[in-house]
Amino acid sequence: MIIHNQENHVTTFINISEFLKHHLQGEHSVALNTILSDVIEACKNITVVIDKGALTGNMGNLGSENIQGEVQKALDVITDDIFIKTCQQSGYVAGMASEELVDVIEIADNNRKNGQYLLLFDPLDGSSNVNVNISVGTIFSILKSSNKKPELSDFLQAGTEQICAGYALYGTSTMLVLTTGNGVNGFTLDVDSNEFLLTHPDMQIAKDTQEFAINMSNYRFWREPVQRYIDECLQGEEGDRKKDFNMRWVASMVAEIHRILIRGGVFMYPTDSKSRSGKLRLMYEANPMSFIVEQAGGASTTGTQRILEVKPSGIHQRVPVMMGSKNEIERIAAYHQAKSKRK
Ligand code: P6P
Repeated sequence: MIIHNQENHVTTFINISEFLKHHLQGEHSVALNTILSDVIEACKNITVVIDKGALTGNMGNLGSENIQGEVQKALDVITDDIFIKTCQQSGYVAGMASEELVDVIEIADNNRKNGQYLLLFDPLDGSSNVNVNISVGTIFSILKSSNKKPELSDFLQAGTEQICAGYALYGTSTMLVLTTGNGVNGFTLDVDSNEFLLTHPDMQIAKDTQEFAINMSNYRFWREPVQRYIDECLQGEEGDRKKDFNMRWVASMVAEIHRILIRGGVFMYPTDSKSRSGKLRLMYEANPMSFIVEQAGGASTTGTQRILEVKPSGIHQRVPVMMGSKNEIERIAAYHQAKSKRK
């Protein structure tokens, strides 16, 4: 328990480990408590590295490419190392998968004596924003493996199988937001105590919104249902929607989804004629964020299917992503359905 006293206004906050002791119930509670304490430690360590910014000389590119064919930043590799080293010794994590590594990571026998959980993560989402000082984040997802010595096939589970998902947002403050299937809760890192404190209990996404997030430069590549939805938003009060819309695009999914959790909105990275299956990765971006969004009362679709029900075919598989305020996402899905009927 931490007490903040400002101008004689005393607020008491519960820290994340106290919260998890009461919040985690059921068969996975001991394992999750242990795994999450390592994830929390990793995010605290990443915060330290991010906060130093250019002082550490880690702002540049490595000249290498990751499995995604994206130029790797020094911080991509540094944060990936932090996450792996911090989270591989709990005895519960039997395997890991990272955006930065081609293959799944096997965990040594003596490090998985307690159980077999799988930890999938994007260690630094939006890393191209780091050298321009815009918010970035870490996204993680936890699955149960049926195999003590997990292989790739053990990771390829639909998003509905996740037992935990969360993100760290390295923004104007560092926050950790997570769900274990019983609502969504947000914690702010108190730099004085180096503790994550519960500041956003039971986060809920507004069912309606007047704010959309999409990279408009791809407009000519989108399919008709997406162009129709965005056109109507841009027509504002004079158009069918009879209300004006606002647009945001941070180019950092964690920052966009966090904003949507706070004030509603839709986030869209649809398929386009450039990248047929979309840009965002299913296993460690779309699935964890969809779990969080749905647990907060929102919705998440590929346009034609609930993202959490997509059957994975590869650990780095990409999917089209549209998630956020439920009523808007249902409208977008209806436009896709209407288009498929007209074929
Ligand atoms: P674009 C970051 O690289 C990311 O994976 C997401 O975090 C973000 O929403 C998207 O890509 C940004 O893509 O094409 O606008 O650079």
